[in-house]
Formats: sequence, C-alpha cells, structure tokens
Amino acid sequence: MISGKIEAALNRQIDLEGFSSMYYLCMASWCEVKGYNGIAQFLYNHSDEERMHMLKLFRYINDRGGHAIVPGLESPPKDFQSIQEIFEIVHSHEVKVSNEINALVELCMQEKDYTTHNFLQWYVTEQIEEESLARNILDKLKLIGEDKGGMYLFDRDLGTMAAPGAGSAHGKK
Ligand code: OFO
Repeated sequence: MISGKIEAALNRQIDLEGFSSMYYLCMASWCEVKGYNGIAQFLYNHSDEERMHMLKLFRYINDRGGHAIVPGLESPPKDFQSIQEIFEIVHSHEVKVSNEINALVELCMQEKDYTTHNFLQWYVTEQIEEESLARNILDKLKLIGEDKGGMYLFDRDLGTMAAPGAGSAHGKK
C-alpha cells in the first residue's frame, strides 16, 4: 500500500508525463505541417512513449492500493521558431522530468517506501537515455546550422530512426 503522500507525488508525475506526451504531439504536428515528415514521425513516437510512461504510473498506483487520476489537459504551445528550438525545448523538458524523478526517488527514501523506490529505477534509467538522445540531436543540429541540405538529411535520418522495427529509442513502439 502506498501512502497518500507518495500517491499524490506519483499522480503529479502522471500529470507531467501526460503533458510531455501532449507537448511532443504539438511539436510533431508543427513539423509535419512544415514538411519535416521524418522529424514529425520521431516526435509522434516520442509522444507515444510519454503516454506509455504515464500509463505505467497508472498501473503502479492502482496496483498498490492508490487511485491514479487522469490529468486535466493543459494545451502546450503550438508554434515554434525552428527545429533547433524544438530540440532545445525537448532537452530542457527532459532535464526537468529527470529532476522530478530524482525528487520522487528522494521522497521515497524519506518515506521509506522501498517498493516505489524500486519501481522508479526504470524511470531513472529511461531519463539517462532521453537526455542523452536529446543532447546528441542538439549536437547534430549545431553542426548542420543553416545548411538546408544537412537539414534534409537530418529529417530523413530521424524518419529512419523512427521507422517501425528500427530499434532505436524512438523507433520502438
Ligand atoms: Fe517520460 O520521459 Fe520524457 O518526459
């Protein structure tokens, strides 16, 4: 059984993962409208993954005698300046998510809830992957700069990475 404090904290995390899913969906839509179909697919997959992160929390809270709550929908920004801006936002958003996960882990230690602490290790590992993926993409975008040909290839590469069965972070479904 989880405590009310842990249940509330996990429900806040549900909210954040749900928001992440919507945020990446907004980015995917913007990219698709601008003709970046590969990047859009990558972000659609990323959005699906965030929903999966949210659902994992639902199951856990309910299995442990709590009540997982569907978050209210806060509409994320729908307009972006550039692909660079999008991935800067992705990176800083993932850093924020990592900080929240770390705070949750810390709370579990304080509350001596070792079961939830154990459950959260999956998220700790996932955040390492998510942050490093966003950082790698940002590095590539820095190299590309204003080069249109480079951006064309980048879009194609992310599309390949996101293709079903590609096995990469956001290719997996
Ligand atoms: Fe759920 O990992 Fe990104 O936000």
